[in-house]
Amino acid sequence: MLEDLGNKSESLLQYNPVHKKVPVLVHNGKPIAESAIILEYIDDHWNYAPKLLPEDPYERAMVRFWANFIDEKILSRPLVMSEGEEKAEVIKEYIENVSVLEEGIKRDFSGKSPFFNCETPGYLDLVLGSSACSYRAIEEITGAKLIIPEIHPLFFDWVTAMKTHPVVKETIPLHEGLVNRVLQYKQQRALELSNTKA
Ligand SMILES: N[C@@H](CCC(=O)N[C@@H](CS)C(=O)NCC(=O)O)C(=O)O
Repeated sequence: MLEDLGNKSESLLQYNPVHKKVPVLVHNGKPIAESAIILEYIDDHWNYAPKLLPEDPYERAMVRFWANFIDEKILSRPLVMSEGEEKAEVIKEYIENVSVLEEGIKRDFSGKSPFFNCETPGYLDLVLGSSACSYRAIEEITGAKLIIPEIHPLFFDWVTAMKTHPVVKETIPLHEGLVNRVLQYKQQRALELSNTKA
């Protein structure tokens, strides 16, 4: 079910009373919240190959380490919401974090391409894809170049492979729609913030 985040449904509040956020997976009437936990649940519950997480415990740990880094450091929201001097600082930090990730890909995932999982997208591809695939919309809104192919060639090749994957292509909104959606979100959040300050 598609959720209007400006006017949250009763079922969202009932299924995710703690964070009141999407996504929520409802399976056999029982809710599971938080994207990464949903992915692990899918991997644990359904029997398919290849799995989203690798079998090898060290490789699993590396995938989880970088997923955690992405969750904490590769965030679109501060880029969209900040202004002025703060915005310049946020953009600088974002680019530095993408550079750290670039080095991490080189060190921990060399030989794996086009995806972290090799041939098909896995856990880390989905975690990173959910924020990074919209990078061109964020570049347009901030007016900053965030992913620089000359500096981040591995990341750039990965994001290109992800964006052109048939399933991603089918589900990702078109560029203009994405820009409008993010701008709408920015306006709505700014209004909420000014209402709480008033
Ligand atoms: N850590 C959560 C974050 C989810 C999240 O931020 N969802 C946003 C939409 S992308 C949301 O529901 N926002 C509504 C709100 O903040 O009130 C996850 O990975 O599932």
